[in-house]
Order: sequence, then structure tokens, then C-alpha cells
Amino acid sequence: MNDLLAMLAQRVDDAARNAHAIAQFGEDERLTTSDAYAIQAASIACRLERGECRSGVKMGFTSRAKMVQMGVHDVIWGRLTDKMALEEGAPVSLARYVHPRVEPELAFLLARPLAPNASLVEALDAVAAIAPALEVIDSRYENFKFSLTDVIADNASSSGYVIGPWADPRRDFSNLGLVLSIDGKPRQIGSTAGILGHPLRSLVSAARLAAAAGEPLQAGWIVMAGGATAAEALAPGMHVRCEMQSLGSVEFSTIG
Ligand code: OOG
Ligand code: MG
Repeated sequence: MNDLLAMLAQRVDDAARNAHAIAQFGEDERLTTSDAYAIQAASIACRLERGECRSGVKMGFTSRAKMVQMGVHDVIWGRLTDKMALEEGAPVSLARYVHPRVEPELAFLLARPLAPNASLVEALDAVAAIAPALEVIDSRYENFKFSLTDVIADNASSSGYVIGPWADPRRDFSNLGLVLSIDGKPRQIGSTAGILGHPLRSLVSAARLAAAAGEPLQAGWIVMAGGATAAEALAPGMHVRCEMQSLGSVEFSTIG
């Protein structure tokens, strides 16, 4: 890895660790997608050196709602660590983020590793459980604005994830209605079908992308399928809840 990429990895890692915004890398650095993933990998390596453990993968821009909100039109992925896991129902302190947002997702828990070329049926077979989930995203770039390569380098804005009750995946979860409410008021309404037409497609893509990076999906890992709706900005003192048809709900409150 060249010095420039190592320096940019340090820059995103510092920004995430200290919750401060940085300028987009954008045009200046002329990064390719593979440069951006190399920066992401190096920034995660810094986290692992500080004692964090890999806990899975998140997918990004798997729904049209998210693509439209952020102006990015390619599916991306990021690396999750155990430090990003937030306890269901517990207060989440926003002090550790720059300008956090929340979005409703579906989470997979893997019973087995997944081969890069897994079919939909094989992918489903490797799933131990599914759950309604909330992702807290936080871009490290000023004003939450970025290009495709910027957001990849910044670990796809990964910051936190909250998992609701795990359920048996042997049910139809292709089109479950969902409501994201803040302080009891519905803010976003959607369906798991918004995620690539079926969230399982997101898992198949995760298997392919993670394996291509030399980090195939592992047993015990979580895969976040991607936001089913646009994200909502978080502020202290909010109660956030996602209710998902037949899977129940997941919630947390925020403090400053
Ligand atoms: C990038 C991450 C996208 C999703 O679920 O689509 C993402 C962002 O919106 O900041 O997490
Ligand atoms: Mg997301």
C-alpha cells in the first residue's frame, strides 16, 4: 500500500475515533474504487490493532431510497467490528459521532461461512437467524456529503448497529412492511422488498464482495442488508423504533 493511501486511512480512522469531520478526499486524490477499499481495509486494521474484533459486514446502497438520498448508485460494503454493536433498548450517546443518522435494516446471523459464489438457496441455508435492525450511520465527511470513493474509504459510514429479536429465517421475509418511528411518530415507511427486491440478494452480494477482498463471510458474523428507506438525523433525547411485520421491533433512545 502506498504512503498516500496509508495517510488517508489514518485520516478517516482519526476522524471516526475523535468524532470530528474532515474534508472529502474527492477530486484531489483521484482515488479508484480499489484504492478506496484499500483505505477502508487499512483503517479497519487500525481498529483491530486497538483490540476491536471483526463482527461482520454491512451492505450499502442496496435500496433505491438510499441511493436517491445520498446520490450514490453503486452497491458498496463495509466492515463491522464488535465495538459498533449497540445494546438493544440501551441509551446511545451521540457524543461519539459527528452527525449520526439512523436507518431501518434487516440483519442476518450466519451459522456457516459463505462461499463467494453462493446461490440464493445456499445463502439462505447458511443463515442461522434474521432480525429487524437499526443502523446508526455517521459520515466522517463535512455535511454528510461524499463521492462513491469517499464513502467506501470511510467504511461506508459504519458507526453502530442495534439488533432486535432474532427469528427463524425459514419464513418469507421478501416483503415485510416496516415503519421507522421517532418519538412515536412514523418518519419512514418501507418494506424489506426495497432491499434489492429481496434482502437475500444483499447477502449473496456480501458473500461475493467480502470473499473477493480475501475476507469470506464467517460463521457467527452479522450481515446488515442495507437501509430499506432513507435515513433520519439523530439528536439527543430521541426514542427510535423500527417495527417490522412479523419480526417485531427494535429500539433505542439517544442521549447527548
Ligand atoms: C452510506 C452507507 C449506506 C445503507 O444502508 O445503504 C448504508 C451512507 O448513507 O452514509 O449504510
Ligand atoms: Mg445502512
